[in-house]
Amino acid sequence: MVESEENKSSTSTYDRVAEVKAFEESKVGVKGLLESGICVTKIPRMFHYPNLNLNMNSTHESDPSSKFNVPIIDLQNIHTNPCLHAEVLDKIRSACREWGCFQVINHGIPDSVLDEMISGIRRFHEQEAEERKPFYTRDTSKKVRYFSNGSLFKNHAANWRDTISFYVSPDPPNPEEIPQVCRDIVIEYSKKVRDLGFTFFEIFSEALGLDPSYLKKLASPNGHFIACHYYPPCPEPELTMGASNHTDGDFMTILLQDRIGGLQVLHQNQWIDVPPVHGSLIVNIGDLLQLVTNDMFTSVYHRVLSKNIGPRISIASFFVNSLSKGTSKVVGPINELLSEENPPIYRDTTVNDFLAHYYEKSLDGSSSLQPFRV
Ligand SMILES: O=C(O)CCC(=O)C(=O)O
Repeated sequence: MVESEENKSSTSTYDRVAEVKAFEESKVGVKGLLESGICVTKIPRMFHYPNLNLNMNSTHESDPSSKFNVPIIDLQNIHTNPCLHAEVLDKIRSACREWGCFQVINHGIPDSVLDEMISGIRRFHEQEAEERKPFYTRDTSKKVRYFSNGSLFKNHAANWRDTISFYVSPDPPNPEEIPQVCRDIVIEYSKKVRDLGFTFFEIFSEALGLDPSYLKKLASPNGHFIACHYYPPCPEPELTMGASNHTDGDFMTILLQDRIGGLQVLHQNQWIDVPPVHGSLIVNIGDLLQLVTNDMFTSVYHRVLSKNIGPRISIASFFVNSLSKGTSKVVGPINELLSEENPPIYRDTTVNDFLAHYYEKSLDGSSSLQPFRV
């Protein structure tokens, strides 16, 4: 296609590096852009995804006529009713293999805790800019970090979202390091979601025919990290994304989303909406679980569309903490799952090396597991 003269001149004068630098130096993220009043109707160029419009039908929208629904798993009574237990294991096994994700209800974390976690994170992002700024950093040795776009300097287009994250295990921050507006609920939620994560590691182990403690022992020394996202309403949602297409690099992610929607997962080459269900959580299989299960469970590609309504708030609890000392642990396909018919697809690596590759590659939609295939 021949580029118009107007486009050519705006391309040649556009200084992306300067725009990104000024954005970063503001230390108040996307929310700060809206507060400053400079993007009431238009978003800055650094957020523009090239070709997003061109592929609107095939990659941006979910197909409303799709016959697929993300599986919903109900954990009610599974510990007291053996038939139900076996039935739920079957459902989880097939969801983890065919979808790489499911929604879970009756998981034991009260709605009041989920709702207050969302409110607490909203309070953090909606307090005065001067209150947020001291937390803004890219120093990954900090256990509490406020930032916008983890790969801001690498990605070609920035996502329309801000994040505050907490390294909560194995070595949590001192309570005073957590912003006061969300301190109590972050501490409470992180304990509850960690316990739920351990329950899932037990259920997954059983579903794979392993000793129930197997995956917990493998994964839990690697810690737990929580990223709390704030997706402000976007004046030009058709030009950008809330989160670009990616898989998670951890063993498992437990995700809490509010009622706005926008999360999609890739299933059989179609983008499927993950509809908000109050009180539910979403469980995503991460790349490391795909690797150790030798593809018996598969990680799921997912993304978040930006919207002109909001804000949308989500809380992603990652079962791996890239700061943890435990990450020098060697991982590879679990011996008990291998056989002559099912030889190892991946080579052994350390969690550290895998994560180094994952973060180096950034969220570009390509497979993080490819270089680890034998
Ligand atoms: O906000 C969401 O729903 C998804 C977040 C996510 O994909 C992530 O943190 O990796």
